[in-house]
Amino acid sequence: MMNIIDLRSDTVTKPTDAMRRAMATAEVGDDVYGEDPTVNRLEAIAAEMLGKEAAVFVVSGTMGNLISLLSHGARGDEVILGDNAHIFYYEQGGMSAVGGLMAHTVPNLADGTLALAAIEHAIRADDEHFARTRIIALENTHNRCGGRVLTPEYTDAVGALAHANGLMLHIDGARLWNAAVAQGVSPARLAAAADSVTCCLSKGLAAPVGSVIAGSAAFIRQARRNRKLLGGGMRQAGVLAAAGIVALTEMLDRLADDHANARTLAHGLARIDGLAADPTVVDTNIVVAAVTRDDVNAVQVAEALSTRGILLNPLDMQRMRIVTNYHVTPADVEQVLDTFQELMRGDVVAAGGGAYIYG
Ligand code: TLP
Repeated sequence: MMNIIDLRSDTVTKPTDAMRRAMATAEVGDDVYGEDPTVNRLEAIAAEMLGKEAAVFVVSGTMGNLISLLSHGARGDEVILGDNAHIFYYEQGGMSAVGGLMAHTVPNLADGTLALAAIEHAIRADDEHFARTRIIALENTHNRCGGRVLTPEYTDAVGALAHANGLMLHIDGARLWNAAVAQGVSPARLAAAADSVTCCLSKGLAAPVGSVIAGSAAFIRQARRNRKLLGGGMRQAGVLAAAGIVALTEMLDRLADDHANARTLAHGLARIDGLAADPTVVDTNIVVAAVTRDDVNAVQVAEALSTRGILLNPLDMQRMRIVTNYHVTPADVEQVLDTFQELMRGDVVAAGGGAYIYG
């Protein structure tokens, strides 16, 4: 059987043996009553790691972001966020559809930041014509910007701007763990300026399900209400939280391996004729590579690779997103580079399988 190397995302990671053992033996209770000891432990660990008073376990990153925004803002309020933010791009406009919140986008710079002046400019004056600005949302690491990290200093500056204007700062920290490991700083430091942060357990950390939201005790009480509103109140969720505890306590440091593999990939891809990649912008586990040949596009390359057992997502007709993860070894990286090399040397015959365009 062909060895499949799945670089579509880090969401494809499967639980480790330690997770499965922890899940099988987890003590559980009814978490809507606050009686699941394993969920309570996961939430305490997450709150501590993120330097916040409290945390709540939710089904997904999407739900964590939605609950956070609903908990900070009211219908008609505005959220300032990047035009490439996951919340804006990939969450079905949930904050508007469900919460009546309005997106006020400002351009994401290539490094995932928003210019402070652009944020400041987007903050509405107190005038009856305008919606009320209520929230600023950042993303760390930044998915569509290629896994770039936001520094603690930048995040602090945005937090200061938010708070000086009476606004809340939310961080979509789906991959905050990667940002912390890459910069050698604690997740708490990266979240210090935030009023809320959502972090995923089921991406690089390989838990099967779940994310956590962290913030003040009062905020998390409101978040728990909104989780229930959205149907996300789980009962004996300790079986899932058990895997999350393993994720947080055993799986963080190894993210450095994913980052090293991503850098090796980027260096190798940069050397292949017909491809462009910039290793200097690979901060974490995401590589964006472009097809530079005129006779073939990224979708065709992705399709041709899939018939050779390599899966990745085109971002558009030129660019591909390549995500290293727990199951991708250094040997796989070599195999991916060899396969790319061989493919780009000749005619690329696409399988016609209709690769999914992710962007
Ligand atoms: N990102 C996914 C999806 O877009 C499919 C991926 O493969 O990268 N914030 C960020 C920055 C994310 O990258 C994601 C997922 C989410 C939030 C949402 O998390 P989930 O998938 O748990 O709802």
